[in-house]
Amino acid sequence: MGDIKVGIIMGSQSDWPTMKEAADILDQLAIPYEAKIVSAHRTPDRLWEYGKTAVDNGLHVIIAGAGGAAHLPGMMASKTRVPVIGVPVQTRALSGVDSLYSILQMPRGFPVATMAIGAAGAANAGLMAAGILALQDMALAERLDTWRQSLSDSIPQEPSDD
Ligand code: RP5
Repeated sequence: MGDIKVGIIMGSQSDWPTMKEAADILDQLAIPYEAKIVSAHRTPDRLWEYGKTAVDNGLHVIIAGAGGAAHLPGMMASKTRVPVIGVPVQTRALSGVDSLYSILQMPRGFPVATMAIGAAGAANAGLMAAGILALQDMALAERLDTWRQSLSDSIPQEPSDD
């Protein structure tokens, strides 16, 4: 697996438009990652294998997104000590509140760092992963600081009608 320290996993192809927001952030910050479909319900053996090998494969952070009965992030956190950042994917039936509660309410001992519902949460998951990796990577820390500064700089002082 080489230099890949971030794994982005998601329960379904249908989660990719959301999870791509995390990938886009990692691309902007030149952080290599892998993206895989790993479903807690449809491919449980794949989930188990991914969790079992995560440390040996050199992963430092796993970003896990799922919708509805979103067990993927929690199950992954139960299988590996690699920190798991959970992204609740927005659903049609319950607007992602189902995903949020499924990911957030972990029992003591097996934490998932839960982000906001949907695209903003996925982007923030990428930034959270970057912040964790930047603790031990000064070049990345500088790229992240620059990214944050340019976001701040892009915010106008006053509102406009356009
Ligand atoms: C979950 O079920 C996935 O994470 C996805 O958000 C949701 C719906 O999946 P599809 O029916 O679109 O494949 O497992």
